[in-house]
Amino acid sequence: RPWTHSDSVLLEKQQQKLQPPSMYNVILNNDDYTPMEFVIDVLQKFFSYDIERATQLMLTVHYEGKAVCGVFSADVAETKTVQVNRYARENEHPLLCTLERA
Ligand code: NFA
Repeated sequence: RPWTHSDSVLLEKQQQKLQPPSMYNVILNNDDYTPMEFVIDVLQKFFSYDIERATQLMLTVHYEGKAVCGVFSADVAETKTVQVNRYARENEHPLLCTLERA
């Protein structure tokens, strides 16, 4: 059978399905008010860092202004961002978690 336009549309769809999901950096941003201990707590609670790595990463955010806390698929990255910002607001801290395409 001759090759048709409809065949190439189907082939394109198949190839799209095989693409890996786009990944997102989840970023913690520095501020002047959130306690260091709270940021360490967040990194342990939502990103599973041990206390030593959580402390190092918190200090990177503190001194550099921001840092990537993890790289996740879109849905996981979005969920973590919402959960961290909700947890910070519940505890009345201005800590801000943001997303960017990796
Ligand atoms: N800069 C904050 C302070 O000095 C600590 C902090 C670190 C806040 C990382 C937000 C992110 N208390």
